[in-house]
Amino acid sequence: MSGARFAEVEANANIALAKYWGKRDASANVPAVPSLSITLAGLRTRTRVALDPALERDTFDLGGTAASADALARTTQMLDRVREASGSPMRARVTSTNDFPTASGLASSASGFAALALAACSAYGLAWTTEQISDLARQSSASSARSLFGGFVELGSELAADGTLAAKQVAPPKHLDVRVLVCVTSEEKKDVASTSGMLTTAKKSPYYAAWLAHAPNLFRELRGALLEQNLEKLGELTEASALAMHASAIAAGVVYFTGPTLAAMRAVRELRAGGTGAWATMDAGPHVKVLCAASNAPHVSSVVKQVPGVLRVIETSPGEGARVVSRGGP
Ligand code: 2P0
Repeated sequence: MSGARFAEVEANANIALAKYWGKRDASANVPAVPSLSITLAGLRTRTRVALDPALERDTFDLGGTAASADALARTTQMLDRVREASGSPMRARVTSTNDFPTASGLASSASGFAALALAACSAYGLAWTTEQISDLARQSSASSARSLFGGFVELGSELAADGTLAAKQVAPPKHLDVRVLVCVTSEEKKDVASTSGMLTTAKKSPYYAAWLAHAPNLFRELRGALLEQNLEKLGELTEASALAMHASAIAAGVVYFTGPTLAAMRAVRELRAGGTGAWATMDAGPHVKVLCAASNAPHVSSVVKQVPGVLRVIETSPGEGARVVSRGGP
């Protein structure tokens, strides 16, 4: 291992256009379906990992307060993998801040674990490729594997022959001049964490098999529309993927939508009926993310801001992958 003892990194969140929902293998955290996302400038996690020989166990401070026992356990699990690969037993002090509400379905685990994976590899002196770091992140949170890369990013649903699964970039940020308007409908922590929502869907939903059969087709078509730079088709498939995912979850009693979610979805449909291209996507939380052309963003934003229950709108655009901001010795 080289001499680095601390590293500070930034990682952007990502929003899936073709959703990941369900696990092929829960213990290895392998998704049941392929997914495709946009890494977004505007929703950022900044994480510092500092090795400390005086520590007996890792510490994790999230947004200025000690993280929950569960979050600390997931952090230590990733750090243990890095310690094993680097040969250093040293414990670490992890501090992290999000510039958006944590654990509310705004993809904080995506940017959080991407940032942690890169910061840990850098602090422990591992000269890993971005693919290797993406595979490390994926084992903790599959969506985070995508945030290592910028622009439009895919994650498959099969381990490679060597037992790894990393995300890869499909197209750079400038490939399509789009915006994603994040309509924040709650600043609260979400009710059902995505991992447990997925497991309940797999166990109880009569439509889970239909989702598994349909999602790979949506992914393939959506990937094709992206490569063709066909925003209309990309938008339609994005909304279709979110609706199919939520339909399968709702049938198992896993409901992330609230009144404001439905009201914002309706406003987006009305925009389309009025001739403005805008498409909604929702994740494991009540917020609505609206995809539109950059040129339409001011109009779309002014409309969704008027929806009762939409607290604020964060305008995001395709952004860069995770990057090291600083690193150094003791
Ligand atoms: C996605 N989501 O593709 C989907 C759509 C939420 C809805 O990936 O269990 O926190 O840790 O691998 O990465 C959120 O799931 O789940 C997610 P785990 P993760 O973005």
